[in-house]
Amino acid sequence: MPRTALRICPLCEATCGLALTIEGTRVTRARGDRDDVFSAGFICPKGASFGALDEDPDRLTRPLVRKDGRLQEATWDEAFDAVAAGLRPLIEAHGPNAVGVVLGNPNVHTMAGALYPPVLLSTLRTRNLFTASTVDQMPKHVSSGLLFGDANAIPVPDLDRTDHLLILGANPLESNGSLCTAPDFPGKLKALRARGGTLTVVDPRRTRTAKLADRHVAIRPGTDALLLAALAHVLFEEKLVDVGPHLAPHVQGLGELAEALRDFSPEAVSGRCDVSADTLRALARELAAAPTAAVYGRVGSSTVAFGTEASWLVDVLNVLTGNLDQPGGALFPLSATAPAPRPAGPGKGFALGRWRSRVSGHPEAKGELPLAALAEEIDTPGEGAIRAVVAIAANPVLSAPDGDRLDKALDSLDFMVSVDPYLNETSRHAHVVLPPPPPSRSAHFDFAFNTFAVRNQVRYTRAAIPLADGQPDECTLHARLVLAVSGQHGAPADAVDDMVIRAALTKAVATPHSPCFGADPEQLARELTGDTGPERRLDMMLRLGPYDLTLDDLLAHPHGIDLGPLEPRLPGLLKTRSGRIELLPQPIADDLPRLRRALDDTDDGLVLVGRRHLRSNNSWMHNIPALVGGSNRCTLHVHPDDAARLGLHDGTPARVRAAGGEVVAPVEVTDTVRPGVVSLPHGWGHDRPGTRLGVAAQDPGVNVNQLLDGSLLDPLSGTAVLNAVPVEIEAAAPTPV
Ligand SMILES: Nc1nc2c(c(=O)[nH]1)N[C@H]1C(S)=C(S)[C@@H](COP(=O)(O)OP(=O)(O)OC[C@H]3O[C@@H](n4cnc5c(=O)[nH]c(N)nc54)[C@H](O)[C@@H]3O)O[C@H]1N2
Ligand SMILES: Nc1nc2c(c(=O)[nH]1)N[C@H]1C(S)=C(S)[C@@H](COP(=O)(O)OP(=O)(O)OC[C@H]3O[C@@H](n4cnc5c(=O)[nH]c(N)nc54)[C@H](O)[C@@H]3O)O[C@H]1N2
Ligand code: SF4
Ligand SMILES: [Mo]
Repeated sequence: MPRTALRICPLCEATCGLALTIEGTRVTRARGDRDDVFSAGFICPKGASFGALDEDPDRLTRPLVRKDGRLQEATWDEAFDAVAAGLRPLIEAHGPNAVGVVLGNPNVHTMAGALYPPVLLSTLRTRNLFTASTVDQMPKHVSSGLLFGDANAIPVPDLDRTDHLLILGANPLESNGSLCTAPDFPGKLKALRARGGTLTVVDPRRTRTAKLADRHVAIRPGTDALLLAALAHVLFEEKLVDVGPHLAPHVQGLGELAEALRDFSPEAVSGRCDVSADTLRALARELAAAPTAAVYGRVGSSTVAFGTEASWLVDVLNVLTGNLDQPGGALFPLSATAPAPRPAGPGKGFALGRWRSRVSGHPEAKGELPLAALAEEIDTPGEGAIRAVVAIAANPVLSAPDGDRLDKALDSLDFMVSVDPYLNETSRHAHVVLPPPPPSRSAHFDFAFNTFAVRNQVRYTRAAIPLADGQPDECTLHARLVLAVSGQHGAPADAVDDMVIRAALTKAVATPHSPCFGADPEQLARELTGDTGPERRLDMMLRLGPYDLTLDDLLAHPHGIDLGPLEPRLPGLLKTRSGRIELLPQPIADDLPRLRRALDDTDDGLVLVGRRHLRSNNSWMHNIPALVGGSNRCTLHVHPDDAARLGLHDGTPARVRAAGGEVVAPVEVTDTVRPGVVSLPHGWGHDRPGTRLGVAAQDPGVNVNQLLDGSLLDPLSGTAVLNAVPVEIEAAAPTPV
């Protein structure tokens, strides 16, 4: 008899509740869970393909260990033995920095990825941490760190209540939203317009999101910081700044900011942005006039040379218009597992560059070094070189700049372990591959995305299908990895959770604003419920959190618990040294001359931007037949004017050249890109040998990141420049068949 099980979808940031139909040990259907308190039945084609993704025959079901140069199936004990034997001697001989840790995007989509990498890192104590953040949202962490004193305090647009939304460099109709967790983002944008609100989209491409907007501004790529600076300039110049009584006592630096933005008039930036000064003034006036408004910038305004400035200016505008921390504006969510809010007052502030990368001297940000520098940290010999890599849910060979160099670098390592369900472009270099079970067999809680959700809510789903014999869940797998690298190989996995619980409770009982201040930590530990270590940790975090919830409450509400709309959180949330919002932080002020120089830039050669497709997700969903094909292809979008000028035709191959190399991709002539801009999606290039991706290999596409040499970074955040990349293009001879 088929049965139904609930499962929060882990495939993008929208976190929709799914109702899975299960027959035996197979997911035969996935629908939206209509009773889900947050997603109310919404689902997209990826969620609907949950079953196909879950039972992809190319998923690894057993660990692989390299023997005689070849990856071969092994037992779990053999695999963890090999990890301990591979890593421990290297750490003992060369110190902790000999191990590089690489964390990829799916870590924010699994419980294991939230709960164990912090333990792994505190055990290893390596400074060589690289994550997908530095090819993504690190600029936002840095700007939040500097403005609010907390790199993880990221305001999200109040989609359900705002009157005016200005989106830059995001395409939620394909991505379903990012750093703004909102199931049915498209529906929420339509509702915004239906209630008389205004949507403006700034994007060099006329995306599906742009088509929905009242106004589409086809900006020249890479110039969002200039556009935003001009909007702020107009607010000051036209006396439209109104931070409001709720923000006024908590903001410092208004005068200095006005002065710093003096040079960025609409007339001064107009040429560079290729947006008329009239339009820029109109955008600023509309923003100021709207009863409530939110400015929201994502990938296209983040992975650019001025990513931190743009991210900073997004929130500067939210402050200047009085929309920060206000209903209908941009607010800070309060998740159920966040620590109970502290009382207002000065904090420790946010420091950048506490150490630097060995080869190029890149400053750390949030404890991380640029993913773009991983290859050179491995392949540049000398004291402190990385000799081993622990890669968890990461495919940097396709996601990071210069995959060919990284490919060679990974191949030269003394040891590498990948925690990954696929043998792909990156994991094929590992000495040990540890595959987690498919998502139907994992419990799910959104530790990360609840902190970016447009409504406070909490949901937990247990595994829908029991694990296959002998297969550890991903949490156990991570815990065993921690034990293997820390020399406690063989201890029970629960020991890791017990250690974390003991440390967290000991700290909580000594924290005056904690709900358990002064209690006995041993007693508290005994009270925790849950069938597994991670469940007990979740229970603990809920109990220490702001809503007086327990795991039992979550289990009693399988469709989730609604915790209400977002509410103002200032000033308690601020952790700057001043205890206020520091509008013009020194590192940004120091970097503004670089932005000023960009005003004089006259280069208007062809530039490359990325794009996402609804049926894709970064590099790892091209192996599911239902998700590939049709319009989801790795083609080069070229504007008809550019195509005519360059002699390119629809369907014929074009050679794209840039600093890091060249790729040949089929041309798709389309006026959805503005003239002077071409677009290729990322995550393709599945033609490397030694992988096991049968479907993806049939239509491999090309790796757009091969065009990058890894030298172009946003200097404040170490984030790779993935958009607005200068390229040269010519017709290529069709490849002979
Ligand atoms: N040119 C260009 N490059 C980009 C981007 C762009 O816009 N343009 N976007 C960037 C962004 S935003 C990001 S986040 C990065 C992503 O960069 P990565 O995180 O390196 O890439 P993903 O494709 O998300 O790959 C994740 C890996 O996790 C594995 N995986 C999937 N599910 C699980 C699981 O449940 N557990 C474990 N352990 N592993 C799993 C997959 O098999 C895959 O190997 O790419 C970046 N690269
Ligand atoms: N279907 C699908 N969903 C996904 C993913 C996926 O790969 N596929 N990936 C997930 C991940 S890891 C992330 S981080 C999110 C990202 O979510 P989004 O930020 O919404 O990502 P994109 O769809 O890449 O949208 C970026 C937009 O920026 C535009 N752009 C490029 N350069 C510039 C510029 O200089 N200025 C401006 N203003 N715009 C520019 C591009 O044309 C593109 O439309 O999506 C997540 N969801
Ligand atoms: S929108 Fe995202 S979370 Fe929702 S079903 Fe689609 S992939 Fe899953
Ligand atoms: Mo991302």
